[in-house]
Amino acid sequence: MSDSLKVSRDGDVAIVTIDNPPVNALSFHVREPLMQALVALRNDASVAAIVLACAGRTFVAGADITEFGKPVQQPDLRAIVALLETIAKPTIAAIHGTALGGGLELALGCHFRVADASAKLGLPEVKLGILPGGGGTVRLPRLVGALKALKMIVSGTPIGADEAHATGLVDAVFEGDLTTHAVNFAREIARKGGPFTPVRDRNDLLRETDLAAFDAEAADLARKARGLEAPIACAEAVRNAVTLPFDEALAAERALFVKLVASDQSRAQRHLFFAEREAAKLPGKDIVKRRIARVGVIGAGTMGGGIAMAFANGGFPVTLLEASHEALQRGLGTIEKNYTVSVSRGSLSEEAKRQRLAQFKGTTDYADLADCDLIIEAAFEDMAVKKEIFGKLDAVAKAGAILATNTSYLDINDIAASTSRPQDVLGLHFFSPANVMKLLEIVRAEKTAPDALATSVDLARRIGKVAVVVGVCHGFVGNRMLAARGSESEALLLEGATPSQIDKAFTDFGWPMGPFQMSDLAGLDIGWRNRKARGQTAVIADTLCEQGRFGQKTGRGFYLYEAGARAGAADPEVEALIRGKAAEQGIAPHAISAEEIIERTLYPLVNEGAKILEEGIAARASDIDVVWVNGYGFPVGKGGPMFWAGLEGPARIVERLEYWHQRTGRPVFKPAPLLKRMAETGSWDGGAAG
Ligand code: T1G
Repeated sequence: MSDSLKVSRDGDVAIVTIDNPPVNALSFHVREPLMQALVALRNDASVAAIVLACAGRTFVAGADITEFGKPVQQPDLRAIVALLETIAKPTIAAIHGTALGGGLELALGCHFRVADASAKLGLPEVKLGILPGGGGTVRLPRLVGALKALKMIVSGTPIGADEAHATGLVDAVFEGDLTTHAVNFAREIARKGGPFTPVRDRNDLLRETDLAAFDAEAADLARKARGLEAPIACAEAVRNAVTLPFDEALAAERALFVKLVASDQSRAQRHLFFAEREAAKLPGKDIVKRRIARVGVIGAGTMGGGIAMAFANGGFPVTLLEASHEALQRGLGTIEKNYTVSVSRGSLSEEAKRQRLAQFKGTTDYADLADCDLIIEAAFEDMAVKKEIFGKLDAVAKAGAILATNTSYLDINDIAASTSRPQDVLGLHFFSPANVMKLLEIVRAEKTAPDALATSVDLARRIGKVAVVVGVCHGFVGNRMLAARGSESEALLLEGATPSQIDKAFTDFGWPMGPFQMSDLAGLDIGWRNRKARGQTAVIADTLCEQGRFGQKTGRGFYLYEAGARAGAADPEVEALIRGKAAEQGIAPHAISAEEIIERTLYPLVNEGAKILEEGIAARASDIDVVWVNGYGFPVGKGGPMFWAGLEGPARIVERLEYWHQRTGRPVFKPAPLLKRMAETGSWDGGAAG
């Protein structure tokens, strides 16, 4: 047939095998021969059944995302699915690896679906700012019910083969040689004879839909959309499947798809899809990675415990070291408690908890780290403490072991220089809670060896983290830009804005929470300690801390918290404190708009990103976007600060920064040369942006 598709026979069963590495995306050069093959097999009387399978590691993982935004070449996926539904002989999709998006929609065009026991099936289009555009919103509800389809499509989270079987999405689950099982299944079905009902004609389940329950669930999901259009459109499309005739619902799906695929939000989310994959690419070819079998973690506090859990969850045995037996037991106790909470929430089985806890070995003796291939230090943020630890590690760690520090701002070149093996030293900067947050800033020190770096990037993927390699500077990429964004927050308060007003500007922008809510959650004392260590001040935050107001953990910070409450209430005492400090500094309050708040916080954020690119601390603007979306909650619908700058208008950003620089004289507003160039060229690297 073609390089990306072949047809073979097993007696009277035809097997159509798609072969388009790496993930069998439904590119045009797959669709065209697939259409031709299906027409030929439909009309071939010697063929009793057709099996649709894929070569390589996965079934079709979707439409080819790289074709989006370009004119659609026919046949498109809908035409192929429509053709499949005209075939009278049984068609069977044999699913291994993942059947995602257009891949699952293709399978929904078949009469039957069989899956390998480890297969995953889903419609993740919402994560690309779109909705299924190949009939998934209309056919999936017919197999699994409207409510289940709603949850699958609005979350975009795939389900496993067993759940797919239990919900009627697949007809059989097999272990072993899937194609052989599928051929036998097909032959048996053909022997039993039809008629074989296309999914489009299976309406029984839809008729049982409790529309009130459906609408309640859809409303609840809509509340969590935080300004993203795709989740809302997904719910609307699935509801259409229940209330409209098939073809009308299909047409409505198409109209929503065409609108969303052209939206800035979808462009932003597609940018992030590829940006995350680009971030994991290091210069240099085929670097041999070091073997990592056992991991050591020094420090069983909040960060150390979370890091240890991240590796245990990834299947690694972990040696956890603490300075004292009490501290060790406390740390191990917290880890066990965290797993117990996951079991009680149903996100972990009792057996999995037992297996993960069995991965831990606690110690207070550095010698027990001698068999570790990677050792991560997560101790107190003090250079002398770090150097003492790395000195000890240098003595006990085996040759070739990677020695990593979890510091969030200290100079890693300095730490590396305190060992005889700086080539093995780098930063692994996790974000709290480390067993949950996806981002991992991998900090390349001056002497870090390429294989240590490549090994760490690969390791990040194995523990489910999104890795970004950054250079050494104060605060690396994330925290350095956070400082720039935060530098104006206090000024805005002194000039008349309130914490809730500023936080509302951020949540309206799409953030999960604003800077003051975030500080109260993380604990004001952490920033206070860092500022004191660096001889810096923040008049309002420092004063709150001197009053013991550390945020949620003390029941009061920038906000007041009822016992156990996560949402804080505005506190007149804090607003009076702010007005008092402003008066002391002779600052008269003025009305501050949400627009001014965004300008004075996010424009400096972008500007600092530009400086970071100029200095080569980040390799790509898209790396900065990956850091901010995965580590700091930057709204995915805006693609990250550097992508957003393209949407916001770099010329406007430069003009407004110059305005504020003029008015305040503050260096955070002085436009970086690269940002000015971006305003001229429209791109961070001289090429097309966004
Ligand atoms: N189109 C084009 N390229 C794709 C692709 C796709 N759908 N999926 C992956 N790639 C590339 C990816 O960029 C990378 O390239 C390489 O394949 C390996 O991917 C009509 C409209 C399947 C779970 O959203 O979730 O169907 O960096 O590193 O970790 O309704 O890829 O090597 O050059 O991610 O093993 C819906 C997207 C599309 C699934 C495998 N489908 N893919 O993960 O490998 S929209 C999706 C994934 C759609 C229809 C609509 C993952 C994976 P490079 P990888 P992985």
